[in-house]
Amino acid sequence: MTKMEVKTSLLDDMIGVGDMVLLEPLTEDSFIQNLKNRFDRDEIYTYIGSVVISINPYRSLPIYTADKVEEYRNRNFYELSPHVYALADEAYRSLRDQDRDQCILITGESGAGKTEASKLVMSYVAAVCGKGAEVNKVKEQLLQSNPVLEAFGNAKTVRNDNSSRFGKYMDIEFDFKGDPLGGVISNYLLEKSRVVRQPRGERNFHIFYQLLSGASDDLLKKLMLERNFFKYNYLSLDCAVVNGLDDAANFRSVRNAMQIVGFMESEVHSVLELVAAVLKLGNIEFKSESRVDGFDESRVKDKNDLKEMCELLGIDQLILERAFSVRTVEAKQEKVSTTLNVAQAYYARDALAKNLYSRLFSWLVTRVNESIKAQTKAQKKVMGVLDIYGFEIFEDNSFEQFIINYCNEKLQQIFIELTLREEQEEYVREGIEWTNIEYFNNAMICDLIENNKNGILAMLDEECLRPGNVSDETFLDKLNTVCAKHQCFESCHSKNSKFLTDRSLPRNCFRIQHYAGKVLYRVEGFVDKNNNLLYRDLSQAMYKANHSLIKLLFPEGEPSKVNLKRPPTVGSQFKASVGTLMRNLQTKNPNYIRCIKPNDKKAARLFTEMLVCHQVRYLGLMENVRVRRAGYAFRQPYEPCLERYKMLCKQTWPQWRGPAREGVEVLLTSLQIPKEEFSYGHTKIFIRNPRTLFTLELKRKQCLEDLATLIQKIYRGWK
Ligand code: AOV
Ligand code: MG
Repeated sequence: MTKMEVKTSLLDDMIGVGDMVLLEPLTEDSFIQNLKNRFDRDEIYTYIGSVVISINPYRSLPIYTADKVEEYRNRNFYELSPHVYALADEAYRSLRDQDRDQCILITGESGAGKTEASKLVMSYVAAVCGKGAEVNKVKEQLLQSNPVLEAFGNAKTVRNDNSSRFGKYMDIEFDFKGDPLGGVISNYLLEKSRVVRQPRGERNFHIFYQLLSGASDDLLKKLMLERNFFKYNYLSLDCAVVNGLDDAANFRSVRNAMQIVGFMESEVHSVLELVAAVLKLGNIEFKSESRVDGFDESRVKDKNDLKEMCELLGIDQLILERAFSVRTVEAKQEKVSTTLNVAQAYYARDALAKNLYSRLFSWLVTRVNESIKAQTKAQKKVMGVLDIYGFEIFEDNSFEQFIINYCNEKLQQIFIELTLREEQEEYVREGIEWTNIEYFNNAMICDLIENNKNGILAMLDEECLRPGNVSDETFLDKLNTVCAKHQCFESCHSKNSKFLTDRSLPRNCFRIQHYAGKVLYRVEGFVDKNNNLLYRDLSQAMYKANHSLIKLLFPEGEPSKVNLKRPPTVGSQFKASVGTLMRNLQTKNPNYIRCIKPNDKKAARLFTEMLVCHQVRYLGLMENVRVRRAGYAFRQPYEPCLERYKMLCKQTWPQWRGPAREGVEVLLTSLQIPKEEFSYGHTKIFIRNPRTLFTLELKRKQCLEDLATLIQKIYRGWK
């Protein structure tokens, strides 16, 4: 590569600046303008040092071809124009050659392109790592796990036609050569309320529509389904068909993917039976009937759907029917039966549907993991890819959004910790002169949510576990007293807060100032969703079913397991798993992809500056550039630095005898690179400008080429 080419890849005026660190002058306006200039020319990737900013183009660009993969393969990060492939390549090589476990952290709001980015990283790594029949099978299975989980865990929302409704973290495991061995997927809390109800303009999970559109007549008959969305209460009707989504074709891809991942035909059928059963369940309706003792009891109205559901799952119809009328509470050796009224019966039905589906989803993840797990106990190198549901603000935000946004808050925290705080701390540690840069730290918002004593999740648990009259309102009352002073919290009772100025809060709501914006949460359903209780009669009915899969999903229904201990709440489980995830991520070398959504219309070629500006602000991208710029773009311990460039100086080549630090000093002085470009830390050399690194790399490359030519000449001479 020549100097000219370096210029085109990162500095060319026509397509703006490839690395924001080089932007002159650096202001928020110039930052946004640079993104826009590049976006307008289909350059959707831009760097801030090693962080990749990715703007969703909302159309397919010809930048993911096999040729592109070849282009980026084994090249240095700054040699070519910015691309998510460069990040993937860097991470993979660092894992393979330097034995450093990696994680790819992809963040951004709903619809910004996280899931697509995660798939691009995976497919790039699959393309460049080892070959061979066995390795190819592993790769194929890892890649095909995506469409399977997306079919069951993604849905159309108003923000995104393929919105992830679960969080996913996948460890891809490699052997010492860098060949893939397998993987492990962890899933985080599926938004299961979607199974029974969808907001306007949104759909249920893809699989329902895929099944009804794509199944053969014969299969539908076996599942006792009709090819008509309108027949099913659980399917939203205003947007059953989505432009650009071919449900029937996707159904075929999903079945194919399931086969590749290793599902047996009988397993696929069992899964589809459960999906069909959920649809049937939604159609069961109830009426009220007066009993002789004067109480009203709920009865199933038209028994046909109930009958078919029971047939599908091998359930004794009478047992299930009774479970919709009567509830047994077991307490201290005693069994007490109470009747259910119609509302309670509907509640029980929906609770069953949600549990059935979300447990099916977890089972799918477990089953995929069985297939893709590495077949060896040998030591592995790991690349983790995190793709969660993005930050969401809807008109109506409930417990699900609260959980999703909490998860995003934690990820932002990790970003701050690792790129802003640690970066600055490293300068201090290395004894390099430094003036601190102010940045917004969201630790206090995380604390508001997760503090063990008085965080919102702890308050919610306390309400859920408290005997007596508990409701969403009593929960809100509690928040109002406990969190009233927190500056990121506001409810209609609180009069505090420096952030929140709008006092017109509706009743039964509280508002949080998240890092990404204010969100108003309605408390209705918080207590119930956190409890996630399923009447015992229902879990027992499921456990007794003559259906291998459904039995597995309701182990607590086994009669001998009268478990009086309450299962942990949804919130506390989520908090624990997010905590584990964060600790895991911190042990790995992080690589960041910060996704930005260019407009709210899912439209191509539209760049709404206001919207982008908001994201640039809350993602802390300006601070990110400032920290990078005030500091040094690159740093490296002395030994590897000397090793890489020692050929460029007579005194250090072929061997430098003495401390590596002095060797590096001799080397840089002999190359006549300006002094202000470097700082010598206690253990590392710090390089201010990426261009200096280019110069070094170019010289090294030239040197290697000269050497190769020389060897060839000598070789020819011999011949
Ligand atoms: P998300 O994962 O960030 O949202 P996705 O990755 O699902 O967002 O992207 C949303 C849609 O944008 C995709 O379905 C594509 O149509 C389009 N898109 C994204 N990235 C690209 C790209 N690089 N090239 C072409 N089209 C793209 V959410 O899961 O909702 O938080 O919960
Ligand atoms: Mg997604």
